[in-house]
Amino acid sequence: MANLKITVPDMGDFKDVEVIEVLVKEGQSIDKNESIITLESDKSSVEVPSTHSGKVDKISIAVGDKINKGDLILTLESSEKKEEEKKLEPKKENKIKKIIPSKAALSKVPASPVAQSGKSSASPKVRKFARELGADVSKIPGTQRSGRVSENDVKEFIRSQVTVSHGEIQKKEVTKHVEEYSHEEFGEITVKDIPRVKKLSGPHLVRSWTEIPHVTQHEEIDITEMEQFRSSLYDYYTGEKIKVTPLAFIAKALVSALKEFPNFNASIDTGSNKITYKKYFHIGFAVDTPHGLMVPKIRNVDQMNIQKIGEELRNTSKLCRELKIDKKEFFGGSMTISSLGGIGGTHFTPIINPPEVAILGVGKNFDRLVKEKGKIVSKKILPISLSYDHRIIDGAEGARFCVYLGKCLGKDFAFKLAV
Ligand code: CAO
Repeated sequence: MANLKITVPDMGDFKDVEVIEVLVKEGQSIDKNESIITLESDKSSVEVPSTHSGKVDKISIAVGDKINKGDLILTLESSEKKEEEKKLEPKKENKIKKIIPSKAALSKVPASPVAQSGKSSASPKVRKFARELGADVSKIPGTQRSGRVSENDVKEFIRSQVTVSHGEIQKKEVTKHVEEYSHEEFGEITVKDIPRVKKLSGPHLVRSWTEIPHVTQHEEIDITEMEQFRSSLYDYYTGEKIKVTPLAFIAKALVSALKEFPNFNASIDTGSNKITYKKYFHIGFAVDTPHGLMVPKIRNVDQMNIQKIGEELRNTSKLCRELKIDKKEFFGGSMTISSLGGIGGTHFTPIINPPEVAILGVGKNFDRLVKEKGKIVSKKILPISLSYDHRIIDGAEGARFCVYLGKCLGKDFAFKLAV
């Protein structure tokens, strides 16, 4: 038996990476390639595997430590050393590199809070819990930071697989659509891989659509005065026109509505039957990128004026399109806006982005002739579609929310929102 030192492998340029989890205990027997710690940089989290099998003798690091290449993680009582020394030592670096994602892989951006690789990350406690219930943790979409799987995710996953009726457990039927004829029998086709961002966001969308009872309320808002005001904005000092889209006004109005209706700025935990009310106003917005849909947040929108929100919208969507956005910006939102106003269309059914409980869909505004004080006048109408989680928000509250938003974007309020 020899005492082997297991150290932090080469992780490219990454320095002072934080240990967020120690996955093994002293005295525990581990296999080669078994994960021993989880590290988290500002871009991603990654599990570090053991390069040898053996019994953990002494752990030299703790959660919260900032570590670098070569730092000692633990010592291992192992019988492998001699063999390693003889045959494998010169190739050791390569072996480690193979199992640690490259810097490029670490900095890739997920579309939504789902696991970044096939292998979900979860604490040993959660892994054990999943094992006891017969669930494979790598198949469970995680809702925590970096796609980590929580105990509640395991419960939700089990619920999505089985139904309990009169005390009897039944597996839920998942009907896989199998084509009777293959596509190429009807003409020329091309087959491509589903893009990475779509692969990541897909399970998250399915889960939201199948597990959250969505109700979508449609409304038409008269934004005539708001639009006149928006097009008249100019910089006081330079005299230049300020370019800001309706979305900045809508974000500001949404914050006002969230203050009035705190149920919309909340998250529910069905496991513990608790509701979390958020006191911050971080608005998510859907960004259409060549890589797929991304939903970053703009933080503290309540503390910004219209011009600043406009700037943030431009900068953040540029970062998304260039894949330079920090992964953290996809988490911790109050509510999301999905605006298709720059493209076209009226009402649609936006899908809630959990753990949020509501999402506001925005269509393209259009002109409508209406009779006002006996005269026919033209009005600018904005179509909106509000989807909300019916478990926490009642229909009446949904309707009131839309009416309130209408007032916020109406003639008496647009100016107040701008400052
Ligand atoms: N009605 C009419 N015109 C609108 C409008 C509306 N509701 N919203 C925006 N416009 C106008 C803007 O004023 C701008 O006009 P100009 O070119 O004359 O200035 C033009 O449409 C383009 O706006 P934009 O889309 O570039 O900017 P935005 O602030 O409205 O939106 C962003 C930014 C990032 C949300 C948008 O670019 C985007 O990606 N939208 C798609 C979101 C999406 O995919 N949603 C679906 C999610 S579910 O799959």
